Amino acid sequence: MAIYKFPENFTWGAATSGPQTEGWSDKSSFSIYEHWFQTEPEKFHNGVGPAVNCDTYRKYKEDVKLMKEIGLTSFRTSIQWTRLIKNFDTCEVDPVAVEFYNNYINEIIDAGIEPYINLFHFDMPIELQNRGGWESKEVVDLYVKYASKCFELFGDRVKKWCTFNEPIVPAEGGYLYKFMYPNISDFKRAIQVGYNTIVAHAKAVESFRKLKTGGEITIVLNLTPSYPRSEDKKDLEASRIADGIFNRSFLDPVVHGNFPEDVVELLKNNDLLPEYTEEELEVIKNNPIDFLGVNYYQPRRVKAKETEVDPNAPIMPETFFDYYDMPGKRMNPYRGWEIAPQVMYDVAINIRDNYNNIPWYISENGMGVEGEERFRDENGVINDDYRIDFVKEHLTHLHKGIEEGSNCFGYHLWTFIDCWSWANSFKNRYGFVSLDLETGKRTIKKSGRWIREVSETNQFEY
Ligand code: BGP
Repeated sequence: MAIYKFPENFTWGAATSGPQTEGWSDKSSFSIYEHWFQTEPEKFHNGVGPAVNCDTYRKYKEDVKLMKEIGLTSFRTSIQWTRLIKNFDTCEVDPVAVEFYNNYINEIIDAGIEPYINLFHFDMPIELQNRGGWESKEVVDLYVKYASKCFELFGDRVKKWCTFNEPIVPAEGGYLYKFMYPNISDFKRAIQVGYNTIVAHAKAVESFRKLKTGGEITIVLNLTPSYPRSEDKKDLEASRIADGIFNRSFLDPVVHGNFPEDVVELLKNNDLLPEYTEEELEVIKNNPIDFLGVNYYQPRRVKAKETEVDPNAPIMPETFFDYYDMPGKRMNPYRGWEIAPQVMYDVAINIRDNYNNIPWYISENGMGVEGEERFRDENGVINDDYRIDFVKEHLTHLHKGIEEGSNCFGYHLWTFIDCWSWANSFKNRYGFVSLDLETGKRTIKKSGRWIREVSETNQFEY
C-alpha cells in the first residue's frame, strides 16, 4: 500500500455534455443526433433516444447538489448550439435558453464548483449540417459567432472555456467509419472536416481573446497514443503514421500553431490536402490554447501493413498501417475498449517533453459497465468497486507523471451521472451517480462516496 498525494489545488471533477444530459424540452431546434434518432431509432440501443436523458434541464438543481455532496471541485458540461441559438445566421438567442444556462452556471458556482463550459460536443445543428456541416467555411464562421455570443453572455462568470470536445470524432465518425451522422466514408472529406474544425477552434480562441472577458480557453482532445507491435523499423513507422493522423494532427496546431510536417507530406503525396488559406494558417499560428484537456480511454496498437494495398480501394488511414491485436491485452468487454492505465504516464510525459509542458488535465477517463443494477445492495447503492479500482490504477500512473514534472492540474471522470451515450444509449453506465431511467431517481454510487474522500484529502491509498 502506498499513499498517492496530489499537488495542492488539484481539481477533482467530472465531465458530461448538454446533448447527453439535458433532454430536449424547450429546445429551439435539433442537432444531427436528435434528427438521426427521429429518422432511424433502431440504430440506438433499445431504441432509446435523447428526448429525456437525465432531464438535467429540469433537474439541474438536484444534480448540482449531488455534485457538491460527492466533493467535486470542477465540472464540465456543454452549451447546446441548438438550444441557445434561435437563428444561426443572425445569432439571435432564445431567452428561455439563456435563462436556463445562467441559472445552471450560477448554481454550479454557488456550490463552490468551477464550471468548465464546452461549446461543441458532436451536436451539429441539423439545419447547418444540411448546409454542409464542418465541410462548409460558412458554418465555421457561424460557429465562431455562436462561440462569441457565449463568451459575451456567460464570460463574466465562466473562466474555463473549451471550444470543442474530441474534434476528430465528427471527422472519423461522420466521414470515415460511419458511426455518426451523416455516415459518409471519404478520407479527403474527413480531412476537410477535421481541418475546418481546427480553423473554427482557432478563430473562436481569437475572438475569446479580443473580447477580454478574462479566463482561459482549451480544446479537449481524445488522445490514443500509438504503440507499435515491435521495435522493428516498419512497425515503428506504422506507429508514427497512426500517431500523426490521430493525435499530432490536432495536438500540434492547437499547442504549437502548426501542422506536423510528416502528416502534411503524407496528405500531399496522396492528394488529400484540404482547402486552406494563408489567412487561416495565420489564425491557427497566432492562437494557441492556454491549457489542454485530454480524454484518455485507450491506446492504439498498430503494426506494419501485412497485406498488399489494393490500388483501386479507397484510401483510408489503414492504407498506411494495420491494427495489431495484442495477445493478452486487458479489455473492458462492455465497451470493447482496451484498459491500459500505464498509458496515462506516457501521455503525461509526452505533454511535458513535446508540448511545452503546457498546463493540462484529464478531461475524461472512465469505465462504462453494462447491467450495473446487479451490484445494487439493499440500501440501493451500486457497489462499483471495479470503477474505484479502475480510477485508482489510472491515477497512480498519472501521479508518477506529475512527480516527474508533468504539469497536470486535474482529473475529470466521465461522467457525473449515468447519461445517454449516443448510439449506445443507456447501455453502459459511467457515472459517480446512478440514474433510474423509469423514475429519474438519482443515487450516489460507492465511487461517488470514494471520490468525495479523495477530493477532501487530495490523496488516496492503493
Ligand atoms: C467520449 C465522449 C463522450 C462519451 C464517452 C464515452 O469519447 O466525449 O461523449 O460518450 O466517450 O463513450 P461512449 O458513450 O461511446 O461509451
